[in-house]
Amino acid sequence: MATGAAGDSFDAVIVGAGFSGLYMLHKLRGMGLSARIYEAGTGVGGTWYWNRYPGARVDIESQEYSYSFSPELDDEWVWSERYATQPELLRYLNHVADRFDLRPDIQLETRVTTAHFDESSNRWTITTDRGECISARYCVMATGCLSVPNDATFPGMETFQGKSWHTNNWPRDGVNFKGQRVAVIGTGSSAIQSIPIIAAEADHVTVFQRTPNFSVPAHNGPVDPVIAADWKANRAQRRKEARETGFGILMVGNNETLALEDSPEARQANYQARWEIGGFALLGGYGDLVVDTQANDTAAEFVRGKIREIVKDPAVAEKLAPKSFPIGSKRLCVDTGYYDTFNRDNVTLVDLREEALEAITPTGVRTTRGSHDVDTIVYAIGFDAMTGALGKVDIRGRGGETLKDEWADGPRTYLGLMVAGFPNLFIVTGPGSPSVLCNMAVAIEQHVEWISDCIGWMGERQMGAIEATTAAQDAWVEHVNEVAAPTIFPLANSWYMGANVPGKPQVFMPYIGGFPVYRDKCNEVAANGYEGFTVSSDAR
Ligand code: N01
Repeated sequence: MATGAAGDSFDAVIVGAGFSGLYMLHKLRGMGLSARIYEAGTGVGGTWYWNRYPGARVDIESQEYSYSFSPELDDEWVWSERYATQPELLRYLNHVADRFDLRPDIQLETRVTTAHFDESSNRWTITTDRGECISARYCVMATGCLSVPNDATFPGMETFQGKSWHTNNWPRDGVNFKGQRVAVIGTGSSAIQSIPIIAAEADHVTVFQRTPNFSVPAHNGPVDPVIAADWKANRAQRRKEARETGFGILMVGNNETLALEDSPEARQANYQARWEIGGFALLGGYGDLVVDTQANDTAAEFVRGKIREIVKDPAVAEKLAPKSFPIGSKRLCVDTGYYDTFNRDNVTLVDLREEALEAITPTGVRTTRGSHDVDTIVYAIGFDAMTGALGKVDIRGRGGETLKDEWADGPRTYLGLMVAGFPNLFIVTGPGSPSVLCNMAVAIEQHVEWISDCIGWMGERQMGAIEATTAAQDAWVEHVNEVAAPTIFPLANSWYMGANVPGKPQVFMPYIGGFPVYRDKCNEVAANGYEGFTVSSDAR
């Protein structure tokens, strides 16, 4: 592992050693530039380093949720499960770090605390929690979309005498739930993946649900040998096909037919076939599910029907069946045995819409209807998504303006890549880009390649600074909002909207126009000499 010295100077500093940061480092070094990653964790892996809760695994098939930039890497890595587990993903990212000899330029256990732009030199001054001060021409925030825990608090949290854990900051040695009475607060993807496993081990699990979520079966298992062989033979083609889909995911299997044009029987058969495939295939069922609430309700009702079929107690099934938002407007969860877990004798569902959570007490959780005594509390309450990690660093651009102030009413970017007033600062999968609405591996590679091309272009011309214009940024933000407005996405209190974090401005953050449209726009901007950006020569 690298260790920095005060006064280090690089072409680029990269913040974060997850999927984005590792590839960014590889690309920049390949261009002959000096670059260093600063990473808070004790190892590489980002999301897959921190999220070690029981059952953590990816919700996109493994062969698609991986880097495509190196055919050799693709050929030598063999995924064992259809949806890779967190340990396997972490092994993969460690393998990438070793294979491309990235570690000498990665400094672990170091949190970047400030990044200030110096207009006189067109460089960023970056400081860390180790007291280092580093200078870099470019600063690349590869800090992830879901990396900062939602720090919502509950009255009395600090008085609890048992153990408590956040799913997104799980102990490295795991947690032994044997003999424990466990409370799980939250019913998002993290909870839905972990609850079946915790319930199989603990004495009793009480699930505190504020909003029920739609979940579909993963049907996980070993990678299908037919799919593995097909990908081995046609990998480049399959990757290309995936990049031509709206979500950058081939397995969704988009059907452009409109839901209401099919008969109810044909719709049921279509949804059933997709339920049997599992994962996000259900959302590809019809072309209008994300734009027509009536069409959407046919898919939502199908899943509610499944919940009623699986869960034996009709009252519990009704509590688990989401009715307050369209399916897909919150990230669809992909589970293994989630609904069936509520048929176990040792699992209780508490509906926080019927009995509000009043406080955490020394012995458990108190709601308006009574107390639930537990030994352990698992907080599965999600993330300060998309902007959280950027807000944790004191980022100051031109004139000392802070990014926090610039974004006080919600994030504003040009293409989700750069921010007006913050020259030479790049964000990988920032708000305003497809990011979390896309296969993250696809979105990350496209961003890293666009950023490195841009840096290369600047270098060839010996330019000192590139910066989004306010006009281009305003037009892009307007476009992002225009595209989102007629869809189902603004209809949910989701983390896409910032609605899960108390006090966060509610703005739909990702770009829903589809990956191919977005990529073409980015390519066009570059081909037109970085249209919408101002480029200046070095001020020194
Ligand atoms: O977080 P979430 P997550 N009182 O925000 C509840 C990715 N991911 O960590 O819906 C009571 O979805 C909150 O309730 P509500 C994936 O993109 C992927 O589970 O706000 N409850 C909700 O039920 C995912 O979407 C995988 O009413 C409170 C839950 O906590 C994203 O990460 C696995 C509360 C939070 O759910 C986030 O998932 C895991 C409060 N004060 C994560 N505050 C894969 O499968 C919040 N809640 C790859």
